[in-house]
Amino acid sequence: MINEGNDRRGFSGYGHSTAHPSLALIKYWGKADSVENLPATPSLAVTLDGLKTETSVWISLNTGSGNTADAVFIEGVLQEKKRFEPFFREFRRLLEKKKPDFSDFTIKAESSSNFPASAGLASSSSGFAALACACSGAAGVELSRDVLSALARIGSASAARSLYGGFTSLAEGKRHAKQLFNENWWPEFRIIILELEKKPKEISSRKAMEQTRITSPYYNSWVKDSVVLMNEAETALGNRNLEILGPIIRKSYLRMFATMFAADPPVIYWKPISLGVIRLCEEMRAEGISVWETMDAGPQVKLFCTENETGKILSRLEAVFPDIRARVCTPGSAPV
Ligand code: 2P0
Repeated sequence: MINEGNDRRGFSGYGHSTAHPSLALIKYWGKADSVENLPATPSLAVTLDGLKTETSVWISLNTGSGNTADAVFIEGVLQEKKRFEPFFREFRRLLEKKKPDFSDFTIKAESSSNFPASAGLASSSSGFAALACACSGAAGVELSRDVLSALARIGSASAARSLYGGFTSLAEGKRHAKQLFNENWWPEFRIIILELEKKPKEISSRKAMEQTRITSPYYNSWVKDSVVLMNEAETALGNRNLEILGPIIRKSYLRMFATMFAADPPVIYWKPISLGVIRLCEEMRAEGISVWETMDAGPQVKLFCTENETGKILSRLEAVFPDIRARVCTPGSAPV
C-alpha cells in the first residue's frame, strides 16, 4: 500500500493499492445523509477474491506553476471531477491534521479492474477502497483501517466494507465498516459471479437510491425491515448455516428491488436473462441444490453456494446459458 519517496514522473509521492469488491448479502439501499454519504440501512457483505481493482496515485506538491487540478483515470478515461471531489476534500482534511506542512498538492490517480465498471459488479467499492489506500501511501501517512474505511465511504458507502477482508458489516448511519469474520471463517463458502452484460448501468446507484428514498411508498418499511434481516443474517453467518442464511439473502435483494420497482419513475435494473437465472436457481433448489442468488444495481446475478455444489451449478448454468461468463470466488482479503 505504501511506497514513499518514489520520484516517478517528477511527482513527490507515489502509492499503489489492490482492493477487492464488496458484495452485499444484506443490502445497503438508501442514505441517512447524502452529504456525508451515510447509509440508512445496515449491510452485510463478503469481500471477493478473484475480482480486483488496482490503483496508482501520484501526489505532487504545487509549486505555483502548472496544472493543479486533481485527475482520476479509470481504464485510461478521465473521470468527472464532481464524483471525486468530496473524497479528495476529506483526504486533504485528514492530512491537515497529520502533515500540516503538506497542504497544497495535486492528486493524480489511475485505476483499472479485471471486471467491468459500473455494471453492478461493485467496482466503486473496490475502486474507492484502493484509492483511499493508494492516497495514504502516496502521502506517506499511516491511517488506521477504520479511518481509511470512513474515507472510502465518502466516495461510495459499499467501499467502506472493501477495506476489510472476509465478511464485513456497515451499520446504518455509521462512518466506517467492520470485519465480522475473516476470510478463513467459512472455507467452503463460494460466490459465483455471473457476467450477463458488460454495459454500464443506465442509472447510477446513487441517483436510483435517492429516487427510491423520495418516491417509493415502501421505502420506510424497507429501512425498518433491513435491520431485522441483518440480525438474522449475522446469526446464520455465525453458524455457517447456508440453509438459513440463503433465504435471508434472497429476502434482502428482493425486498430492495420491490422498493425500487415501486419508485416513481420505477428503477428496473433487471434484464430478461437476470430473471432467467433467478428461475434456474429456483429449479436447482427444488432439486435439492443449495444455491442462493442476489443482484445489485445492474443486471448481473451472483450466486452463493458451497464448494461441493459448485460443479453441479456451473454445469446447469452452462447447459441453459452457454454464453454467460461465470467466475467462482472465495472470500477475499483486505486491500494491500
Ligand atoms: C450494496 N449497492 O450494499 C448495495 C446493494 C448496490 C445494491 O452499495 O451512492 O456505489 O456510492 O454510496 O455503494 C451500490 O451503491 O453507492 C451499493 P454510493 P454504492 O452493495
